Amino acid sequence: MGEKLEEKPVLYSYWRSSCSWRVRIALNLKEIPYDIKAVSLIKGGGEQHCNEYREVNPMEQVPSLIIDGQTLIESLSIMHYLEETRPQRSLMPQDCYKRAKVREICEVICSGIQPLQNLIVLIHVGEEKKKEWAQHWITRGFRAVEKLLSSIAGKYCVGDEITLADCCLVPQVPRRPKAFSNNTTYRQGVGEPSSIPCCPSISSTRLPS
Ligand SMILES: N[C@@H](CCC(=O)N[C@@H](CS)C(=O)NCC(=O)O)C(=O)O
Repeated sequence: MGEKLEEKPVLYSYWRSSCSWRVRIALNLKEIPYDIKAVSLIKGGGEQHCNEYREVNPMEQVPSLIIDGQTLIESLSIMHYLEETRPQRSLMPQDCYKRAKVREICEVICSGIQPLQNLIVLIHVGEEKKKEWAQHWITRGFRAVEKLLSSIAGKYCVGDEITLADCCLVPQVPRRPKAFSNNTTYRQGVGEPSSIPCCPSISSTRLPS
């Protein structure tokens, strides 16, 4: 891995992006040094839509990661690549059942919550309806997450080891409806950035305004 690590990975990221935050957590946990290229999702209608960035990420979203001379998109796929190529501090359990549970929680968050409250979707839904729309889908998703966590969480989402499920849950928690802030699992700190060592803060890549 030595020669691969010589070139520092570059993460295209926006400070408020929960998907970028997932990858930043995984990179930090695995102690992989990286540089950030900020892509403002707001400035000038969104830098993610400019021609130059579309070449990097045809979905016009962050994150994207340049690593090992390749460009990777999609946060889950990126994190699995990191897991497979940099196995230090594994973020997947050995046990097959627990692995399935990690994937389940990741999927619920990454497919069942985040895309439905993503900027481009809310713009499409329209100013008038967007708040109600987002609340509806976030509530539905968190109800499922809560149920899953109640049977498998320990110190972290799945048992007592940090996994990719935590990398996905922590960035989603700030968007959690109030009704979900007081259950036992969350009260024990699961999903809180402070529960994860070296967890970057949401604002740690904030651009000077
Ligand atoms: N499935 C993608 C989703 C990426 C995504 O939705 N990124 C958001 C920020 S969290 C984004 O770039 N939104 C820009 C837009 O909607 O225009 C992933 O997991 O990487």
